[in-house]
Amino acid sequence: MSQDFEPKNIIVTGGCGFIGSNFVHHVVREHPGVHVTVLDKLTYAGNPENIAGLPEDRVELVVGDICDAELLERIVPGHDAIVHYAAESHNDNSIANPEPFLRTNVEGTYQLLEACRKFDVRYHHVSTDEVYGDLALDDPARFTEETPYRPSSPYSSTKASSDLLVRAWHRTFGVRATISNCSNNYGPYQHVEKFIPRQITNILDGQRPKLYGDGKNVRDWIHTEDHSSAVWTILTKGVLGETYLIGADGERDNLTVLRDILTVMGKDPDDFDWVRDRPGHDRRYAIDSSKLRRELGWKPVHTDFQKGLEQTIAWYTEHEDWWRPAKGATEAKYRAQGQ
Ligand code: NAD
Ligand code: TDX
Repeated sequence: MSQDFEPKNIIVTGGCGFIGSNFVHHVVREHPGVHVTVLDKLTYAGNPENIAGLPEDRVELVVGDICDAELLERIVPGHDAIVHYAAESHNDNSIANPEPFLRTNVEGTYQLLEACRKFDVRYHHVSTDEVYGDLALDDPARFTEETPYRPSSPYSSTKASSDLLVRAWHRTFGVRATISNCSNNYGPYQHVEKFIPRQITNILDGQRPKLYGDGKNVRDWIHTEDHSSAVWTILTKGVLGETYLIGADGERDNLTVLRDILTVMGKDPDDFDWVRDRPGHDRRYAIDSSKLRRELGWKPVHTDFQKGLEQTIAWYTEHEDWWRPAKGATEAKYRAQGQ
């Protein structure tokens, strides 16, 4: 049965990261009666600047670890819901060192579920389409909620593990939970380690963009603002125990996206380097989001990818002070990996 849930006081884990901070901005702008407690460890990927300037009576930052059960005992009571974004989120990092992915993505989810069970708090779990593995380039199929789990990387296998914990805690303990699996996000505040910001900031920095493998890998791009509206819809209208796939029909191969970036930025579309491929590199992701659209009435608004890409390029061009501090170390790590 569909829930009409009206949260007033929510915890957003990972609210200083890319997608979590965009969700916090979305909630502050679109849902004036809601107070947000951001719980964030401020790892290399978390930046308090991402939520700076939001009204103090609407947003509070608690710096801490989702694995810290005592901290959760202190802060979870009094909240109506936890929206769980915090994660180690980068595939290449998970290949270099899987350990933090096990801890944050699996143990962290376990601790949050235990806190929700203890204090009877609604839980929404933000996950990824990567739990379904990949599709062949010539396969007409897309992922649905029924696609079997087949993760490829240490990152996606820990996200898949955390999804399974959520399903079990809902069924066995009655935790009021929903899960969403979204495709690749783009937009402002994305860390420079990720594909689109890395290429934009390389060009701004006078370096050549770097393309893995043969560049034919396909990702299904969605603007992060559409991801936020989808998560809010599922939190407030979703059926407990259900999984919803979030996507905006944005399939594009990496070579095409890179050439678009180069062209918008006034460069020759072939002015980039081919670099070593990612081990186990998933070929294609594609989301069928018709369940979410049909059952909960959600639809994406930012469907003009070219326009969204141009706005994203403009954002990075205007916010060098935001990305510059992370750029040197990120590229040094890639250079050491031959990427
Ligand atoms: P991100 O790496 O930009 O941000 C992660 C945030 O979590 C950071 O602020 C970091 O400080 C925080 N964090 C990490 N470990 C923590 C811990 N132990 N305790 C508390 N905070 C911690 O990630 P993102 O790209 O914004 O992804 C957010 C979520 O969305 C993740 O769960 C990811 O799996 C999921 N997702 C991402 C995408 C994408 O395209 N980026 C797509 C689908 C789903
Ligand atoms: O420099 C690069 N060159 C390149 O060709 C980088 C950083 C990436 N790539 C390729 C690899 C992928 O095919 O671009 C594609 C996108 O790479 P990422 O930005 O690393 O994203 P991906 O691995 O697809 O995963 C992302 O989407 C799903 C997020 O990082 C995950 O958190 C999310 O779950």
